[in-house]
This record gives sequence, C-alpha cells and structure tokens, in this order.
Amino acid sequence: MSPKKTSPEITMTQGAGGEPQQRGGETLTTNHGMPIPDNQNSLKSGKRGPTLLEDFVLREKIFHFDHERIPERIVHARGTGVHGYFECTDPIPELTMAQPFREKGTKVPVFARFSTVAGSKGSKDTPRDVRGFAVKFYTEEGNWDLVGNNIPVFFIQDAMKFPDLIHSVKPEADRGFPQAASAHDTFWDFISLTPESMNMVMWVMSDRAIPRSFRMMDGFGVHTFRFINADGAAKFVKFHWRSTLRAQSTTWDEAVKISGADPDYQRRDMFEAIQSGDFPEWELGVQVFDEDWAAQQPYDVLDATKLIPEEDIPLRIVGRMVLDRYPDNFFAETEQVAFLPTNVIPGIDFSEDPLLQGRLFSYLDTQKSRLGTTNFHQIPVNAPKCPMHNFQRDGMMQTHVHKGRANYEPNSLYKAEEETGPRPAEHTFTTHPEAEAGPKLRVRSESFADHYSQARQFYLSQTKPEQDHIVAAITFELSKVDLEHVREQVLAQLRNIDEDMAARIAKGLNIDLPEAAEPAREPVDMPVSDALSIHKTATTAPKGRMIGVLVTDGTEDAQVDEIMAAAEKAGVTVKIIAEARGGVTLRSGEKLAADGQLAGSPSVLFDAVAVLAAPDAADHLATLAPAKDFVADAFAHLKAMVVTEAATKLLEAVDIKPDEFVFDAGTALTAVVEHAHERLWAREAMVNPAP
Ligand code: HDE
Repeated sequence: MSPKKTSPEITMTQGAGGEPQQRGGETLTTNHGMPIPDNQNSLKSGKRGPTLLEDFVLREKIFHFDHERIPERIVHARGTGVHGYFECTDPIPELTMAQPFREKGTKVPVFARFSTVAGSKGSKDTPRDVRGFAVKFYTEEGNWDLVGNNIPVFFIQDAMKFPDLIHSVKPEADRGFPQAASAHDTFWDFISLTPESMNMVMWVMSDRAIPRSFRMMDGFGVHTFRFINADGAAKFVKFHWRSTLRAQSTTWDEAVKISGADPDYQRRDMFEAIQSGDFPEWELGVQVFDEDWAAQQPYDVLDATKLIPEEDIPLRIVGRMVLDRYPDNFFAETEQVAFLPTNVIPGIDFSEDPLLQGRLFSYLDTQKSRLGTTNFHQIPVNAPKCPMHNFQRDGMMQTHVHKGRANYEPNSLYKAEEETGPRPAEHTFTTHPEAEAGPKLRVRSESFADHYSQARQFYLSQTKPEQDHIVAAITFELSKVDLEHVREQVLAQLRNIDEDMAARIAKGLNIDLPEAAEPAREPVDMPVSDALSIHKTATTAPKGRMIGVLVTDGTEDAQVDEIMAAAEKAGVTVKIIAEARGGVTLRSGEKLAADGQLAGSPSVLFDAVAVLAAPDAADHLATLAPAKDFVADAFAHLKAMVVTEAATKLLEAVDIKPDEFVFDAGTALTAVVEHAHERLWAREAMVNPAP
C-alpha cells in the first residue's frame, strides 16, 4: 500500500501557523534562526495567490539561491579536490628548514586539487589539456601551496604573455567556441608565433595531456624554487610528485568517447577510489642543485619552458602524499579553496623565474575577484591550521572578532590588555639575498633563447607508439585549424624539432612542408632521457585499475568468482555490466546485480574487459549495438580482453580477429586482471595507424 500523501490543504493550514518544519531531526530555520512554519508554500493572499511581498521566508530563500554561484576560476575552472596528508620519509634539514622536511615521520595535512586548464567549470574531464596539480600543505609555520601541473614545463617564459596565451586557447572571442579544446585557429596561431612554447607543445600533444586518471599522473612544481636551511644557506630546487600507480594515459579515441559516456570520469574515479579505501598516493621528489651547476647547463634554470633531466639530477624522494578523504561539501572546500604561490613557509623561497614572479601577483588578486573579499583566508579550507596573528583588520565578511584597542604595531597596549604581543618565531621566512644588478630593462635574457633543444629531446625520448601519438595529435589538431597560413607557421616551427615528425604531420595534412622557421639560437643535441617517456617508466602491476565484466543470464558463477578473487588480490576494481541494471541470473540460479547497464557502461570506462556470455545468450548479445561497441572499442583501444567461447560470436559480429591480448576464458580467465594496466601497442598499427 502506498503511503498516504500529505494533502496541500493540510500544508496550507500549517503555513497559516502550524508546526515548525523538520529536516533530519533538525528544525528548519531561516538564516537568522527563526523556525520556519512551512517550507513548501509561499504566503499568499487567498488560496490561489498572488504571493505577498511580505513573505520574508520565501524572499530569503530565493535571494540566497540567486547568489549561489561565484565566478569560476579564469583558468583551471574544472577540478576536484581531496584531503589527505604528507609524510616525511627522508628528512633534509641540511637543505631546508621547511617544517614538513625537518623530521622523519612528520605528518602535515594537505588539500589537493586536480584540474583541467582551458575548459569552464561545466566542461568535461577528459579533453586534451594540461592538468593542474595544486597542493596546500597546512604546516605548523603557515600554509605552503605548491601550485603545479602534470607537465614539468610551461608554454611561455614571461608572465607578460599569460593573458594572450589563455585568450588564444579559450573559446574564440567572437563565437564562444570551442569549449575545452586547443584544436582551433587562435591557439595554434599564438603557438606558431611563440617559439618558446615548442617544448610544452610536445608535452601537450603527447599522451600526458590525456591522463587515464588523476591518480595516474605525476605532478611538477615547474619553476625552480629555493630551499633555505637554518643557517640561511640557499640551494635551487625543483619539486616532483610521482604517482605510485605510475603515469598512464588513455588513447585519444578513448578520451573522446569517455567525454560522452562520462564527462565526470576523472572526478568519479577519484571519488570512488577514496570511497573504497584505495587511497591515491604520490612520492615527493626534489632535484636540488646550486648556482654553479646551474650556470653550466645549456639552458637557464630560471626559464620555465625548460626542465632538468632526471638523468642529470636524479630525484631524491623526501616524502609521500596520501589522499584519503573526499570533501564533505564541494562548494565550501573544492570551489572555495584558494591556492597562492605566495603561500610559502620558512625554508622555501622563490627564484627569479619571470613566470613565477608574475604568478606571485596574479593568484592573490584573482582570489579577491573570485571569493569577493580580502578575508578569503578565513574560509575553513584556506585558513592556516597553525596560530595566526597580525593587525590586518576589517574588510568584507570579516569573521574574526578581534579584541582590544590596539590594531597597530608596534604597540605597548598589549601588556595592559593581555593581548598577544609580537613574539619572535623560531623560524621566520627569509628572502634569499640574491645580488641584483644592472639597469631596469624590458628584455628577455639571452640564456632563454634556445626553444627547440629540449622539445627535440622530449620527442626523441619517446617510444615509437608515443611518437606516433604526438604525430597523430598534432595532425588532428591542425586539421581543425581552418587558416592555412597558421598550419604552415606551425610546421615551420616543428621542422626545428624533428624533420621526420614535421614531414609525417605534413603528409597527414596533405600539404607541403614550408621553410623551417629561423631559430633565435641553434638547438643543441641533448641525450635521450627515459624519464620523459610514460611507456618506459610504466608500472608493472595492475593495482588501481578497473575491469568491466559483461555477464548474461547463464554466466558461470565460478568464472565471476574467480575474476573477483584475482582482482581483489591485485587491488583491481571490478564492475559487473549487464544488459539491464537489475542484473542477471547466473548458471546456478543465483541473482547477480549489475553495477552498470550495458548501454551506459561502454568499455572506454574500463582498463580491460571480460565478456562472460553464456551459450544461450550469445546470439542475442551479438545483435546488441552496445555489446558490439563494447568489444570493438576495447579491441581498438588495445586492451586485454577475456571472452568465453560463446562470446566469440560477438567478436565475429564486429570482425575482430583475436590476437595474443584476447584471452580464452576457459584457459586464461584471470589474464584480464593481470594485464589490466597494459595496452597491446603492437595492435595499434593494425587498428589505428598514425600518419
Ligand atoms: Fe596558474 N593561475 N597562472 N599556473 N594555476 C590560476 O588562480 C597564472 C601557471 C595553476 O586548483 C589562477 O586561483 C599566471 C603555471 C594551477 O585552484 C590565476 C600564470 C602553473 C591553478 C592563475 C600562471 C600554473 C592555477 C586562476 C603565468 C604550473 C589552479 C584561479 C605567469 C606551475 C589552482 C586561481 C586551483 C590557477 C594565474 C601559470 C598552475 C588566474 C598569471 C606555470 C594548478 O591566478
């Protein structure tokens, strides 16, 4: 029997002065604490209205709703944030007095936010784009924000060019599209006229820009910073986050299809991993070097378009970050978190990198515009977890009730008023006394003039499939560029990186190669760096991956159980997929609930797939379009597949000729788990050859 519905008449009577409305055991009140009599009906003149202006309860509710949105971030608008902690595993007090690195075992709470750059807040998770990797450390000596990316270099060398770069990649000014895409005229126009972007262009056109998961990407502080130890001695440092699941990417076709199947793919992945207790983890590595070493390199360490090859300075792992708690409220925490490169702590200082120097202004400024007040540091996610005290006062949304008369310093009133007077800190922030000399000039240093050597080093350090992906990506992007002269300008730049790559792209576009652009400085040959390749540094274990198991009525119980057991042992997640969400009846007669409906759970959402079709169900399955796509895509995306004998009908329906990565469920059932982290690159030449 269905529960009796509340009659509108009864509610109306309440509106005229009934019992206060309850919600989860708490009384609903206005923002000012007055118990609300009726949260369903506005106050009307007569039963059928009109509504009275007097209805302050309605007005407050609508007024608040009308103002719920705040401006989205001008870049990195779309992202997801997670709480966790940093733990020091190898202290380095000789290098820095920074609190997180002073003692082994020190734990510092963190909040990390991962983002795309170009798309707006409501765009998709899987465009080709750089990913933001921002971490706020709530240390005992203040908040330290390491606001980095998943790519260790940047497009430009000087902050002066940032607005132009971003204007060019965002939707075009007149038409308001394309959203979350660099494949359009204005971006490539800017890039082709900005040779310093070439190293970053190689990275962005590589698989780094289509990561499989936020959990499977590395992070980089990008700029050179300074470590300062307790004696005031300074060294340069670069920061690296290394995922313990190792970096992994999707294929481009997969990324495109995921965008449709699940625009929230990466945030959902993060959310589900944390919910299931599979906490994402990264090692924090540092590359530390001094000015003398820096002076000997063929690039300038203050130039953010350059990296320091790990073969030259290996990472020293000093700690790990574990993310273990999803925010309670997306808006309050993830949307309102304000990262500031100016948030540094004693022991960490900036370098003179002109890009970093510009960021030191921009972030503070943008938070005022986004969060509306200079007091944004009082929002819980932004507030330091250590004591804070100063004489900055008032302003919009001030929530501290400062006591006493003295709102200036120095003052001698605190003695009388029992206020806390200024107390010397054990460690204070010290600016490295770099000897600045020379006239004021609007110039770019000569040492920033080589734009191609590291781009070439990156390209040549990739495996053949990775190089193919770069060629295919640039060919794809330039095919979306309508202006012929822009395509030519880009190719003219690319010739300085690698002639063969440029020729392949020209062939893919079916246009002639133009003259090479005149380099500002002749590039030098740099040795191949294996650390630059995802494939060469890939994981050897399937941990953290997800497999999709397609079942039908009559699927053998034992097969499902065996895959489940192997997956659990390997730290792999299993999703059961069936034609209907209600699930199937297994061979034994047991019911098996599905995690997803076949039509809504395409194989692009999984790292590997099993098709455990029962003989009686195979003919029907082979007629279903989503089932055909399920296997056709898994095959085209080079994934491991396990199929029952009956399911070979489905493979035949889409003309798949099984190769060594298509396993027989009768003999190699758990191969789907063992190979979940791998792709059969050799298959790519058959299914999707690059130009
Ligand atoms: Fe940012 N960047 N950026 N950026 N950036 C912002 O600050 C800016 C740069 C990065 O999850 C904005 O709070 C300038 C490099 C991340 O909330 C803004 C320049 C790197 C995030 C801004 C750069 C980054 C931002 C927009 C060139 C990697 C997201 C909203 C001088 C090292 C943080 C905001 C989050 C966000 C300015 C270049 C990383 C406008 C002017 C290089 C991860 O202030």
